[in-house]
Amino acid sequence: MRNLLRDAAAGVLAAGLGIAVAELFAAATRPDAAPLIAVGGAIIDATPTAVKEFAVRELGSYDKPVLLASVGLVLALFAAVLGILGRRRRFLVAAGAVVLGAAGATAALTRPTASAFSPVPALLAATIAGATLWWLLRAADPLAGRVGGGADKTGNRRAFLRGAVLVAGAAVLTEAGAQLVTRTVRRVSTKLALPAPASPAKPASALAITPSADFYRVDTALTVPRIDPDTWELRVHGMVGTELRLSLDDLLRRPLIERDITLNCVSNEVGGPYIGTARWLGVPLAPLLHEAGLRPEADQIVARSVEGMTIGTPVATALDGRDTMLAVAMNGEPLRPEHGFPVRMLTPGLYGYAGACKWVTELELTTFAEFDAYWVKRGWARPGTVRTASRIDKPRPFARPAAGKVTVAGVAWAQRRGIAKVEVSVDGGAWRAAELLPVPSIDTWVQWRWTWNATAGPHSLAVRATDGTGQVQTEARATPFPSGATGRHTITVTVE
Ligand SMILES: Nc1nc2c(c(=O)[nH]1)N[C@H]1C(S)=C(S)[C@@H](COP(=O)(O)O)O[C@H]1N2
Ligand SMILES: [Mo]
Repeated sequence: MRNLLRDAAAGVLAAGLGIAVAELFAAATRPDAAPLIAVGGAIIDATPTAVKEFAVRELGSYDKPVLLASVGLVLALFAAVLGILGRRRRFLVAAGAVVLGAAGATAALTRPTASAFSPVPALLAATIAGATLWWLLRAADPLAGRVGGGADKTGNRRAFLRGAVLVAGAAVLTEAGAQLVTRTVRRVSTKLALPAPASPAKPASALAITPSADFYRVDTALTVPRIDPDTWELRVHGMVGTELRLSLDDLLRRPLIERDITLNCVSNEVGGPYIGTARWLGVPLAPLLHEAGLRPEADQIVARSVEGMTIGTPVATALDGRDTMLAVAMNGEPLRPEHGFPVRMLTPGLYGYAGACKWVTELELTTFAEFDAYWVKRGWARPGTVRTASRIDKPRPFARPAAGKVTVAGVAWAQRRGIAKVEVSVDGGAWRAAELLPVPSIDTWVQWRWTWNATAGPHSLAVRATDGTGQVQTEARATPFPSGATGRHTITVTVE
């Protein structure tokens, strides 16, 4: 039993050192080629939509750490078994290392941003882990106890312990080095001199702006891309007369628009948190497309990002007069790295997966018949038009307000159509119109409030919105997949 634990520990330590070395190497060269990140990314891309839905719903922003920890755990188990089996059959150590190296290298090569270099960190990890395990098992071997000096059992235990401490120490130091390199060498400046907008946002209304620090984040990126704004370039190509290549300076020299726009995720459940409103500054897309001489056959803009995401947006939504833009700032500061620094797309009226590519570097003009973007390949609807919806934020579900006047409040949204009416119903009774606070445009959410004369006891509160075209938000429940959740947000409270 003690030997089994020792051999398992040898496997885990060896794998840990291999991974740490690969991480240091990747941090100094290409962070997305680190084996755990590459395998995690490959898993995200291969995960069935239903599972991804579940992960986003149940784990929220913990989905990525949980995924990486799971990959690490599977690797540790594999390495432990390899340590146990490899003690008697040393060739299994080499075989296991080859399998792990091949798996990591394949995952890295199948990433959309792969280069010939991508397999290197995984192969390095496998080689080092294999050699280390071999060495540790040999140190523990009573017949070959040369490392510790004595051939007796105690001597070998001591030799093994010494080796194990050495490997663990090296792994910890290397991993610390990798973290240090990530935090220092790879840090790029997100400072930008933001020009004043040629077309400023309407003066501040009562609109609730979401602070950038609280703005929801949804993406498939396991490491937030760090882009050097000085070398960033946008290519506009495909079905155009002249291909454009623009630096960040080129973009910032163009007339900028500043707009308050609500962005939300198709994966948001009824009443869910994946929605926010920010003041965006950016370059309107339409003039750029005309300058490139877009051809009339082109009906889709495929935005590509540095980490290989593709987001397909109808050309029509860039040309129909709405404020579709390449955003460079959010709430008065350059985009934060997690929200797409230095440049992201923004299309009012479309869910994020259909119009809001972060870390964008390429706009390809093509057709919907020609190409399916990332989420469309996975069954999500085109074109990704935002559904009319409303949410109760106050009181909180299961709150216990005092009887008397209780303020019921929340937000409602139907970007591009606007909100005409919001109504509240208590215990399934008559719908009562809520007060709507003023908004600058039809592209933002609307705050609403209603004063309730609450009587003691348990009550349910439901909300429904009517959009600017007169359509009442549907009561029918639908899951976020494939085209956005529907149904009424209903909460229960107990008035005391
Ligand atoms: N490059 C890239 N852009 C992306 C995504 C992504 O995974 N990668 N996710 C999209 C989705 S699904 C949404 S809802 C929005 C979220 O933007 P935010 O994280 O800034 O709120 O970004 C969109 N843009
Ligand atoms: Mo999304």
